[in-house]
Amino acid sequence: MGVPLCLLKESNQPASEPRSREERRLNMWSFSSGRKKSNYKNTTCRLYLLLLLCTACLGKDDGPSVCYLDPEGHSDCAPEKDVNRYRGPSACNIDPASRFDCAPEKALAADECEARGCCYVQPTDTSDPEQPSCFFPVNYPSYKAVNLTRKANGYSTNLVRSAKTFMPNDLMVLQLEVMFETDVRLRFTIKDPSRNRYEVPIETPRVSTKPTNMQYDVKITTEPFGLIISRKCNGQILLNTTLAPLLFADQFIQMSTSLSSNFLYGLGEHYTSINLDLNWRRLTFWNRDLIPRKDANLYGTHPFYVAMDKDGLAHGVFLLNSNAMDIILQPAPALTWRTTGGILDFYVFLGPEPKTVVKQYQDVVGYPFMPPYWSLGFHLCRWGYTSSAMTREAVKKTREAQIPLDVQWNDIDYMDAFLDFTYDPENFGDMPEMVNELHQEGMKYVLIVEPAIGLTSPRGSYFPYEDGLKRGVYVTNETGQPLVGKVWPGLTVFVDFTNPEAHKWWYDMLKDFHDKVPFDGIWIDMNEPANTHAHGSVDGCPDDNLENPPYVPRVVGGVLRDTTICASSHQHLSTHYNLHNLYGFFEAIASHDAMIKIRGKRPFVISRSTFSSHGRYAGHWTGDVESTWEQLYYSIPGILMFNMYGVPLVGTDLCGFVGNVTEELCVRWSQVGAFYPFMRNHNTMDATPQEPYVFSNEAQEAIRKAALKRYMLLPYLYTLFHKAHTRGDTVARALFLEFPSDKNTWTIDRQFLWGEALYITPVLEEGETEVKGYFPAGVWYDLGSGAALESIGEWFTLPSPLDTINIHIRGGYIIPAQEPGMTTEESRKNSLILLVALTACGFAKGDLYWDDGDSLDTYKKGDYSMVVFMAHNNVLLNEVIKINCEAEKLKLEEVAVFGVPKCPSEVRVNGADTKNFKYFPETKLLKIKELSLPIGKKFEIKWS
Ligand code: MIG
Repeated sequence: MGVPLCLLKESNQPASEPRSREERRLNMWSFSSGRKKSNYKNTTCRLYLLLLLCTACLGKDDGPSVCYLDPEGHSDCAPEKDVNRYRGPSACNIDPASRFDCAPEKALAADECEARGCCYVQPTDTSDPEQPSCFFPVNYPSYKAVNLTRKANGYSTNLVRSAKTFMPNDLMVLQLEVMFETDVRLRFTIKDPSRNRYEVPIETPRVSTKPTNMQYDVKITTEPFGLIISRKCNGQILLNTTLAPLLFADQFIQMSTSLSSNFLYGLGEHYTSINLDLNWRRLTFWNRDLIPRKDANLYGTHPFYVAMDKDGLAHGVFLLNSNAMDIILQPAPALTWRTTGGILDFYVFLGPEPKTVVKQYQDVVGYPFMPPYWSLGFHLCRWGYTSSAMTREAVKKTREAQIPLDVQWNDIDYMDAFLDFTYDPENFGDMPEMVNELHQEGMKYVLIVEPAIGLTSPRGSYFPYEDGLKRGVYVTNETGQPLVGKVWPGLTVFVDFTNPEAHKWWYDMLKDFHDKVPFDGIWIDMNEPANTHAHGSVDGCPDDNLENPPYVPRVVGGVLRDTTICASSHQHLSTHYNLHNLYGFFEAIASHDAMIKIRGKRPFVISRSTFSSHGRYAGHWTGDVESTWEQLYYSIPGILMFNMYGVPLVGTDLCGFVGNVTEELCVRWSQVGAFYPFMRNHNTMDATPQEPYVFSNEAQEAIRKAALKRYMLLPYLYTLFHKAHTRGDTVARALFLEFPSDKNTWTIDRQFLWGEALYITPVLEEGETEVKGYFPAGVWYDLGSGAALESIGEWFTLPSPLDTINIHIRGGYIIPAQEPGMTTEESRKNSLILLVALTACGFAKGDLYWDDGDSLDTYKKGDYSMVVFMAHNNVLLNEVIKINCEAEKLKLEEVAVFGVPKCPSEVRVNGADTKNFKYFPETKLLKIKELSLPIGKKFEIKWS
């Protein structure tokens, strides 16, 4: 299983049955775009494979078509080996790692298992409950592919099953559609040809052009049906569904594939290291309000993975399906998708670099929105600022402590009786004045809103509820009445954001409230949606097949309605059963659109619940994390993976939410948090205060230092967000995305990058004043001292006292920075600094994207500046790609060149000699000051 098909002849496997070409045609169809028909012998294949790995797959040469089959079925490939195993005498003789569970919905005894046509063998290692004792035999009946039809950009075929499975309501006839969307993206769907089933209502690209140089080959095995997708340039199999039968019943759809290596990333939202554990793990997708923990379904759903191939290339797979789902990972290595509705709608991304895969995914789900500049500053929040006086106090003390602060928040405390669009007249009576004052100080204000609307106010006293009722904007139950649950205000109804009228209503309510309290952004919480009523609604839930499907994914609580609303409830677009995982996503869209309309500026929306494509509209925080060292570590893979999902504006509550934080942990967390793309300190109701100013002077100094470092680096961070917005780059970046050919990086998730150039090595353990970090080959400069660290790809131990987080600049890059201010409004007026980190041969490059930081569509409208910087042969110069008036205010004052081998005898700026430079021989750092160079005019700085 999983042996590259075209290499079979020379593999050590027993020779396959000789077959005629006709026979092969019956059993397998293969498609290839191969412009060159290849007669390479298989040995040659393998040699070529090795030679071409670094060139062909990276697009420098499209390489030979290793195994060419034309659509008519003529082939030079070895026959499909996997077909043989269906004929074998011992259908149950399967390696334990490659057994696929035949009792997904409940445990079966041996006789029950055999009664459904499956094999029963007790695993020898019983320590892992995911290891199946009842598994599919190789000849378990599956679908057969019939009636292949060629289409302009792909193929379609029917899949028919003659024997029913153990799941109710099998679909006996299906339609497979294979679509060659681009050279590097293949899509295939499996649906019911006779009846429309639910499909995820997100916008995906409509493709009409024909790809010309497809990087993939597709094979279809006909009986049993299977799909094999391989990388054309090296034959590497990326997806192979022939390992286990396809099951497709009304509420149970299952497909399995082999994996190209043990290195798999994504499939959030879960509490996990960055590379997923393939040792019999189950990942559940059913959005839920829960303190993050292992093996639990959490707030969001992103059924997309990136997989490293064995040779350091990467591919990705996205299953666009929003139903309650389990994904099972097993050590074969293999993966099984098991979903409870909808259709199979798969995208396969060919990379070949992992960061290209991430971009290709975002080509489908959309690039992230461009956040306002101010939102990249420090945010302060807590549950328990129970009055405007307390809120003002927090701002005042933070400012007095000289900690930069851009955005003050309020939690549900501000509300009157916990009702949306109200404020407590007593404790927050001067809320509008408070917000106006923040604005005068150059700050912004964000407040929480809930998707659950209180209904118990006396008639005529709470307009939002009554207006929503009139306009029919709530989720309804089986009787057609608004479903009633319980959240903060007591009994509530739930807004159905899939209803266009609710979209309008949401805007109207926010607009009315904004007329009173001019908030700048909104925080959307509890939108899984969370419901504290124990039974899905005050009336319980009906006893039907949506509430009790034949297969329930391993959701916390055991039933779908646990801590949420009834799966059977009705929404405008479909049942909640289908739409549950999209609840927060649709709220994010409505909130995004409302904020644009209300403020006419860039929207700022942070949501707890998310779904694929969320990043187009909003950011995310990772929920109710505990104030523990373990949670601090897991925040890093969490944030890196959200960046891979196209949600770069993401952060974890600094210092943790649940529980009391210690001073040391809060310092370390603030240091890491200064490098979350979204930086907010937030605390729960009953925990001891954790604002920076409550700690000792030493701790405050350490937090201040980290925060100022962030503010200094904001021009770089902002440029990264621009690149995320315009081309699907990640902002906080996992090391393996940048160094895929260095296998050591494939598991690094205690260190991370900002873009390509900045490397963060935090302390994540209590009592440590040193930190071990891995540095890929190259030169890295300590941002603090300027000292060079030359690595051949190795681990270093770095000093890291409490006031220090290690930050390195990667040799070869130029980072735009700025003198930090106490708000972004202030720092944006300060002079620019360039951090120039030379490679061993004296080269570096970088760029700056700059605009007014808050207007809509500046890039689209061309109202921005783009300046590129280059250093080579002792010269630093800029190239102005585009300039607008915003950048005219910006002057370059200082340059720090890291890695200058010896003290220059002269420095010239635009030809004129300057004495304003200093050389530090111990670190080989050259600082040039008082430059006063407008960033939009060409300059040249030369040292010799
Ligand atoms: O049931 O609004 O995750 O950040 O402080 C708790 C109160 C509701 C959960 C959020 C948290 C917020 C809290 N909310």
